[in-house]
Amino acid sequence: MTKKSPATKNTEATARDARQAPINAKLGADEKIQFYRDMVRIRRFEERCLRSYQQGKIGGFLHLYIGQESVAVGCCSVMGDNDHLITAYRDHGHALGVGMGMNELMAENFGKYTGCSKGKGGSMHYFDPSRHYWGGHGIVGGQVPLGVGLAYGLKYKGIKGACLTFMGDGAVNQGAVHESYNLAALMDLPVVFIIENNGYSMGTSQELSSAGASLAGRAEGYGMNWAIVENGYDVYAVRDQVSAALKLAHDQSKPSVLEIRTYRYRGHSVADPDSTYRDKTEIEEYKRTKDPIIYYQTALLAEGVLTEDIIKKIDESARAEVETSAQFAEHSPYPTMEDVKKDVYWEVDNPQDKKSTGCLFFD
Ligand SMILES: Cc1ncc(C[n+]2csc(CCOP(=O)(O)OP(=O)(O)O)c2C)c(N)n1
Ligand SMILES: [Mg+2]
Repeated sequence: MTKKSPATKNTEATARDARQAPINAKLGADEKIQFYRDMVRIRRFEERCLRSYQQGKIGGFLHLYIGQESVAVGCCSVMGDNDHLITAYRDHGHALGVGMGMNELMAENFGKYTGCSKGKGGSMHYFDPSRHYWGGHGIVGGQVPLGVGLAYGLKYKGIKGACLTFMGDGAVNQGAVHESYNLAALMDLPVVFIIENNGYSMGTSQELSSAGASLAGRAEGYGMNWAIVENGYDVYAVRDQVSAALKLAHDQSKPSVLEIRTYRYRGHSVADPDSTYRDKTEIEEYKRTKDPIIYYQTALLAEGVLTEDIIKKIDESARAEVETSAQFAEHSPYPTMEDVKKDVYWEVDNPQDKKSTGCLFFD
C-alpha cells in the first residue's frame, strides 16, 4: 500500500514492543480499558452517523473515521493540560478523544442549535476551545498553519504545551504545509505534525500522489525530527511515538513530524464509493489482520485485562450512548435565522465596538 521507507532513525523505535515502552508499561488496567472503550465509542458513533445520513437526517459531507480509531485515541491519551489539537474534516474521532460529548457532536451533524458549533459547522467543523480542540477544517492542509500559530502562541506566552497538528497523506503536498514546516523549524515551535497516512486521498493512492520515498522524511529538509509509526493500528505504538514527540516539544520547544500508517474502511465521504479505486480484498485483509479494535481487544484479553463480559458491556453501553445522542439530535431545535448570523463576524456581534468601515456580508 505504501512505498518502502528508507532506513531511518525511527526503525529501532518502531521495532521494539510498544507495550513495554515506559508510557505504556505504567498503565493500569482501568486506563487500558478506557482506551478500548474510547475506540469502541468512536466506532459505534461513526456507524450511527452513517445510518442517520442514510436516513436523510445529516446533510452535506460526512467523512467517517472507521479504521483509524487507534490514532485519535492514542494521540489524545498522551495530551497534557496545556496541549492543543487541530485537525481536518475527518474530525469525529479526535473530538471524542478529547472528551467532547456525543450529544453535541451528533446534534452538530444534524445541523441543530445544541451542536458544538450551534449547528452551523456540521460534521467537518467541530470546535471546543475549552477542550483545546480547534477544529475541524475543510480546506485540505488549511489547519496546518493554524496549528503552527497555536504553537507560536504557547511559546510566546511561556506555556509549556504543544499543538498536535493533524493532516492527511493528501495534505502533505499543499504549499501551506511546507510553509508551516519552515516556520516551525525556524522558530523552534512546540508543534507535532501528525500525518494520518490512511493510504488514500479521496480516490488517489498515496503512491500516486506523493513523490519521494517518505512523507515524514520530508522533515529532513527542514532539520526537523521525524518518525514513522508503521503499526498505527496499535494504540500502544501510537502513544509511544506521540509522547516522545510531545516531550521534545515540551522540553526543547522543537517541532517534529510523525507519519502514522493507518487505513480508512469507508469511502472518502459517505457519498463516495468505498472501492472503485481499491480492491475490496485490500479492505477485507486490513480488517482481518489490523483492525485497531480487534487488535487491542486481543492484546488485552491476552494480558488478562479484558474479559468477554466487559467487552459485551462496553459495546452495549456505547450503542446505548450513540442511540441517546441520535434522539437528542433529533429532538433538538434548528438554529433560527437570527442564530445563523451570530458568531460569524465579530463586528456583527459587537456593532457598538465596530471600528472597520468595510462592508460585511450581512450588512
Ligand atoms: C485545498 C483543497 N483542495 C482540494 C480539496 C478537495 N478534497 C477534500 S478532501 C481531499 C483529500 C484529502 O486526503 P487526505 O489528506 O489524505 O485526508 P483523508 O481524507 O484521507 O483523511 C481533497 C482533495 C479541498 N477540500 N481543499
Ligand atoms: Mg488520506
